Amino acid sequence: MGKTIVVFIGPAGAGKSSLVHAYSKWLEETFSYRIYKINLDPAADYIPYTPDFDVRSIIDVHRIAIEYGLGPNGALLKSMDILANKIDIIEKVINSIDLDFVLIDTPGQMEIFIFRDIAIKLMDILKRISRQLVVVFVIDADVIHRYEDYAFISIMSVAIQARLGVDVIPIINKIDLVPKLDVVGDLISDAKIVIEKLRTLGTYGEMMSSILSTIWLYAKATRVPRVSAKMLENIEELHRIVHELTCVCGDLT
Ligand SMILES: Nc1nc2c(ncn2[C@@H]2O[C@H](COP(=O)(O)OP(=O)(O)O)[C@@H](O)[C@H]2O)c(=O)[nH]1
Ligand SMILES: [Mg+2]
Repeated sequence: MGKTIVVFIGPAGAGKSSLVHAYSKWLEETFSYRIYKINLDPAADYIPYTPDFDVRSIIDVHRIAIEYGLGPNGALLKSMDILANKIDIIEKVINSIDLDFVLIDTPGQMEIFIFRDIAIKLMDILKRISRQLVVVFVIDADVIHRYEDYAFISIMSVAIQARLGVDVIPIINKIDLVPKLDVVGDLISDAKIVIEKLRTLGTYGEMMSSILSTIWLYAKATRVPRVSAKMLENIEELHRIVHELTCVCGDLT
């Protein structure tokens, strides 16, 4: 087996770093896999795992703020652009890893990653290094309450896929805080319900339901795992989809 690369993307606080920690722990304990963990968040104050490569060793966001006279957001954007120009360092590191999994944690604010060159440059490198590559789009369970919210994450997830050219698995984290989530978890069986519900919501609802019908027609993995990084709940469901998307071996429904 070559190395499987999993990149965690998502809004600030959704639980990317916690999931890198939870997934790596679960993979080590369940399969004795050897994991390499990469932190690409230059502004991280606390990381729940011990990174094997830490971007903070090559980028000092506080020094950049002073050097360029920038505020916190400007310094983060500058950091990402500097990192994009130092991407060969990351390439060398990942190329030299001879382990089962590489988990990559991205900056807290997803926009400073996904809207910059760094995301495209990194994905190009990762695609060259391994065909076993997948992106996990992490969403906080507390923002998913309605059918429209479900439509929103499906559309966002496809938009990320379109920009990066890599399969994206949307997952709902912090399920321990929202025990009764009034949306579906298996879109193959429940797609019809969501689409019909959306259709009753007027013009925008109709538009969303047609977009979703098309998205789900082409989607490779339609399950949306609900996990808790904190309680290590349902991590196996996340892994099942990562495995199916990266091993070219099975049923994706
Ligand atoms: N209750 C609960 N809290 C979580 C979970 N995952 C992450 N958190 C908390 O959410 C906050 C943000 O998590 P973090 O992993 O740093 O988010 P990131 O910005 O996406 O990397 C931290 O206080 C975590 O302890 C979870 O599954 N359940
Ligand atoms: Mg983080």
